[in-house]
Amino acid sequence: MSRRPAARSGMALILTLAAIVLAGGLAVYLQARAVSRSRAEQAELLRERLRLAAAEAAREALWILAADEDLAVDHLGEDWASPREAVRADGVSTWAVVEDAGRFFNWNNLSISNRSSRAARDILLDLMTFCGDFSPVVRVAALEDFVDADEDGSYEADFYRVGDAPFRPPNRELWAPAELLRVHDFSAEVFQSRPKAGPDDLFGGDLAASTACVPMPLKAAVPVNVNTAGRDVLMGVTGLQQEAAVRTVLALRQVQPFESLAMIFMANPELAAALEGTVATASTCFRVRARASMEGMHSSVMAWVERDAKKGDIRILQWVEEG
Ligand SMILES: [Ca+2]
Ligand SMILES: [Ca+2]
Repeated sequence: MSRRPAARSGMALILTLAAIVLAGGLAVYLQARAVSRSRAEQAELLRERLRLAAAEAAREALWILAADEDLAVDHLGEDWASPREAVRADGVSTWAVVEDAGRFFNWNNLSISNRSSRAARDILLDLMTFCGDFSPVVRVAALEDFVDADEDGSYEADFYRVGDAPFRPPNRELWAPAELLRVHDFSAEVFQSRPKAGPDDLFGGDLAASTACVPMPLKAAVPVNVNTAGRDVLMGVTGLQQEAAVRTVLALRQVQPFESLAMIFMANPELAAALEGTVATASTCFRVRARASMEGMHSSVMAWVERDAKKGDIRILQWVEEG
């Protein structure tokens, strides 16, 4: 309700106009501030929505993994192994993929001394050589000392006590691949993929794509899954002389996944003997990666889980979100 003034002098009118202009300016200023604040709020809301959508996509992928009916065999033809893409009703796009740990060589396998026919050290030496690293001996020895519990070795605490940033190696399993860069003689260069010279290039393996840090304390090495591991990993596991055998494994599993190591034994007894203790036909650790995006923003999540070998229950080992 406005009150009409009884009389208004010219001066009063000018003052009023000035006040209106001022007030108008203030209103525009306040409005502009409110808009920018609500834009920031909207961005914040979208960020939160994407964070939840990525987590939801990861959770859905894990549901499918938990629903796997055959826990004795894990192969790439199973439901959980297919990447999933979706556009939700609210316009958010999601993507998720589950990969089993057995697809990779686990760096942390070097933390335990195993009794299998091929030591983790030897597998890694061959894998690194196969990936074009022709002097991996020092790196592998340094990593072994870095992650093994004991203090006996050339690259233990004393080795890192010198220099500008002395530190103590953890003597435990690594929690993330970034920790590898603290190991003597490791650098980002080690993980750069090299262009393959051709399909028969024996040393054109991709180390970054062939390895993973499974973040859990180990009692035994995480085995490589003969049904899911790629050629590079299988070459490392079998040794560089076994190229023909690796080809056979890859060809056989195309026809039918290996249900037991006995099947490999029938196909190639020598190879089966060499693989004993280092390979499996199923996996118990898995990595899920999920991503949600909308309007140029995205949010992602990476998680490691352990699946109970008998019941299929899933336990989260590590959950890492990125905005
Ligand atoms: Ca399965
Ligand atoms: Ca050690």
